Amino acid sequence: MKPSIKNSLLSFSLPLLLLGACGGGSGQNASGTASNKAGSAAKQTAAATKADLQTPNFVADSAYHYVAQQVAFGPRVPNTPAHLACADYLAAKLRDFGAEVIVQEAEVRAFDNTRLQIRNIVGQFQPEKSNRIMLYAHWDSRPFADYDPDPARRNEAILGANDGASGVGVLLEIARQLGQHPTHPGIDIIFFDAEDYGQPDHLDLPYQPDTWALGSQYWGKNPHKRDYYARFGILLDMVGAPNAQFYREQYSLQMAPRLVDHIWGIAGELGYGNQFNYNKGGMIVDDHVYVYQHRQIPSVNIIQYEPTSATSFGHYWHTHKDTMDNIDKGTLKAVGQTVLEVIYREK
Ligand code: AHN
Ligand code: ZN
Repeated sequence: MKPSIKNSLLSFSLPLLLLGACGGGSGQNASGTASNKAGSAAKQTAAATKADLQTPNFVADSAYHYVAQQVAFGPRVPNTPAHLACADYLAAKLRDFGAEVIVQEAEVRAFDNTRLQIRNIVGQFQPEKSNRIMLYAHWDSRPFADYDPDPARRNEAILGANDGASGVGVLLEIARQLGQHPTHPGIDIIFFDAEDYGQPDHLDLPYQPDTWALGSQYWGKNPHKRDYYARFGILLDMVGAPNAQFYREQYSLQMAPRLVDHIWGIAGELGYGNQFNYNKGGMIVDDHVYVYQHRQIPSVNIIQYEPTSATSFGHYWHTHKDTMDNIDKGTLKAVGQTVLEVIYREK
């Protein structure tokens, strides 16, 4: 009935619940009251002298354009020319916006043993700073349409306007802002590859763990910089559909409960309480799980959840309906402005 959730529960066995008690370090603004009280007076003064920054305006038209540009390449499936062309486009955009870019190339094995040539694309803003936050999304699109109503088209790759391109489009607009208005922490924008090459649901294959999020699994074991660490991460996945709702995803609640509440609180303050639903969502195996598993970076997944739909995502999910018709500027704006507000408040 809800295959993705079922798979998630089966495929994840880390003792995240134990770590929930530690709270998972989130931002100072999100979690810093205790450490401020305990910290030295000098430290408090230093923190207090850091000026509040004005949060820039997230331009939804611009994000929408970046989504459309990705979709125009066609499906971005590893080992295809469109995939390579889109990788070059994304790296060039990040460089244009002033990031120092590292493109990580690797070969990984898919569920069916296909060798995939993948690229994780990292845009570093203020790379000299050790105080860092990472924002990430997957940039590949799914090679299958498991839930397409037409069985004959289920082995065709999807366009992934929402599932893939939307998160990247929002992050490109954030990158554009970061190039013009620096934040206090350094920011890394990471586009992970091969998130959506997981074992298909329409073929009755025996269960295998860890077939999703191949790019972030590789990066987690081989980060772009030795011993890379960020105080926290935010993952954007399917952040552009009309009327999308973002529930509090349960792995995020386990690894970074205060950060979840901080983000949902800011969304409410900004007037996006209708999109950021405070109810608990699914337990979704996605890039954030591996970022935490391998690098211990507590992360929050902002992901569309629709408990009444058959898959618990949207009706378009993993179908050929995931086109630009499935992208809404209001949804991009709600997510983009919320994430901007979070990072510009960080000290
Ligand atoms: C699973 O279906 C196991 N996870 C959902 C992650 C995903 C797929 N996000 C986008 N497409
Ligand atoms: Zn997907």
